[in-house]
Formats: sequence, C-alpha cells, structure tokens
Amino acid sequence: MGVAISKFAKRFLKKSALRILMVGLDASGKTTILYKLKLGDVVQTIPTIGFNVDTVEYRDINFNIWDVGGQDKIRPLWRHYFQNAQGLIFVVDSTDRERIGEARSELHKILSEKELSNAALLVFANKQDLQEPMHASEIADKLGLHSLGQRHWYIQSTSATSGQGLYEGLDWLHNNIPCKAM
Ligand code: G3D
Ligand code: MG
Repeated sequence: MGVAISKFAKRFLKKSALRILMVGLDASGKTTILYKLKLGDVVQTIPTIGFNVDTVEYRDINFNIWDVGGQDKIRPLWRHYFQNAQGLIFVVDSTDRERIGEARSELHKILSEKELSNAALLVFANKQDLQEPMHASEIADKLGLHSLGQRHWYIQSTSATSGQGLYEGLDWLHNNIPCKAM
C-alpha cells in the first residue's frame, strides 16, 4: 500500500485540488481499478434520486466514479460532478464486443458536456488478461477517438485485477491535465 500511495503521490501531488471522473459501462472494472490504486476508503453515496457514486479523496485529489449507460433521465444529475473536472477516465471491458457501440455513444455524450471541454481523456482498455480482448487500437477506432479533434486523449491497455497498465495511464493523465494557472 505504501508503495502504491507514494507512486501515486509522485505523479499527482504537485497539482492541487484535482477532480478526476472515472466512468464507463457497468462491469467494465471501475471499482476494481479504484481498489487496486489503494488510495483510501471508497465511499459510496446515492445522491438524491438514485445513482451510485463512488468517491475517493486522496489529499487534494478527488475521484468520482459512476456507471453510465441507459440512464438518460438521470444524466442531468451528473453535471454536479462535471464541474472543475480536469481529467476523465473512461473504462472499457475489452472483451465486451456487444456493448462497444453503447460505450462509444456514452463516451461521446459525456464529452459533449461543456464543463468537460478542457478535460484530458484517458481510456482504459481493461481486462486485457482475459481471452481474446480487443486490442487498444481496435477500441480506439470503435470509440471514435481519432475524430475527437482538439481533445488530448490516450488509450492504455490495463488489467485492473493485476494492476497492469494503471500507473502508466495515470502518468499520461498527470502530464496532460490542464494547468490551473494557465
Ligand atoms: P464496475 O465497477 O465498472 O461496474 P467492477 O466493474 O470493478 O465491479 O468489475 C466487474 C467484474 O469484472 C468484477 O468481477 C471484476 O473482478 C472483474 N474485473 C474488473 N477488471 C478486470 C480485469 O482487468 N480482468 C479481469 N479478469 N476481471 C476484471 P465479478 O466476478 O466480481 O463480477
Ligand atoms: Mg462499480
């Protein structure tokens, strides 16, 4: 745990009051990633009318995590979490070929939120340890990442259960988060 925290601290502590959102379809691996990073207690809340938000606060860094997909009615409630978010992590189950189209559509809806117009986008192509996952480049194509224009984005292959790739992704995010002073 000490090692995980110090690695994380090195990457992020110089930038204060960061808000990072992590979203993705259910079962893509978000909660597993959160626990693997070992940042502290994961607090689950169900604000107002019912969607689950997991939160981890680590020093000045605030992670908010929730499931997207098929929830158009509650989408307006998410906006509260979008404010001041500098980083968006979108998690994909690389073996879920059936729902990659739904993942794409949810990703593009979130990216159209104006509060997120400057947020860096990190995609985790997760569950690479399972049989026949889609390659990160295939996922990038299917999510339409190449047509995002000005957006800073990066796709990283990960296995949340082993931790493989998580810190590489966070490194990229750290280096690409817009600086508050700018
Ligand atoms: P979510 O929070 O996005 O809904 P979870 O997803 O973190 O709850 O993960 C859903 C299931 O996928 C969990 O299995 C979890 O262990 C598994 N999982 C997450 N990431 C990986 C990964 O990288 N590799 C493998 N092999 N499994 C992963 P259960 O069985 O608990 O439902
Ligand atoms: Mg979860």
